[in-house]
Amino acid sequence: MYRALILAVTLAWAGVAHASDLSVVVRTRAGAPVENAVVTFKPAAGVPTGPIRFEWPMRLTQRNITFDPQVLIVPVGAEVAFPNFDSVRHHVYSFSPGNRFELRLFGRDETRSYRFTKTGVAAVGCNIHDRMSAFIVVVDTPYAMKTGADGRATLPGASGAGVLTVWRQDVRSPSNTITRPIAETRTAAGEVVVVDLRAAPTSHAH
Ligand SMILES: [Cu+2]
Repeated sequence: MYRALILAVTLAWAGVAHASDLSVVVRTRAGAPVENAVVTFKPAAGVPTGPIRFEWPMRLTQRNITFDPQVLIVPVGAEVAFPNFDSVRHHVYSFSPGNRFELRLFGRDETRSYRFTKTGVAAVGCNIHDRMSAFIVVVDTPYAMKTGADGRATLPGASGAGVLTVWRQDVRSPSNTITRPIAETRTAAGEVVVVDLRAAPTSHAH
């Protein structure tokens, strides 16, 4: 009896990455997983001091008249490269308050860069190609991750109580953001955040 209980607890534990990780699932009211949502966490005790580094490159590539990735998380102060691998020229810009920038026409195998000094979301477009669209999310916490195809994001080391934020460009709420307090105690299944999207999530057409 006691052994069975220990086994059950062990199995439950194995399903949760680590006690100090924060696992979040973002889904629609209908239960569909929401991909490419940006999940961030700010501990009540404050974010750790020191530079914020993410494991992905600070880069928004243009290839096949498409930005890659579609959503890029960067720490405030990061310099982001915009390499162009297309044979046509692009003219990349954002009109988002706090993160306005413009990279005038640049061609194949050229790159430009821009330093993002304000937190917030920069909606990025191309003056030449209307259908090119991407989002750069500038954050001031090391606990930030995009959700995968299963709607899940795991934030390593995000422990303690704090505030969870979920952003996606089509979330129906002020600033397309949902904010929720998180208690010290983590649930084994992780936090579930239900969002209303302006349109049903679709696979990204390229
Ligand atoms: Cu373009």
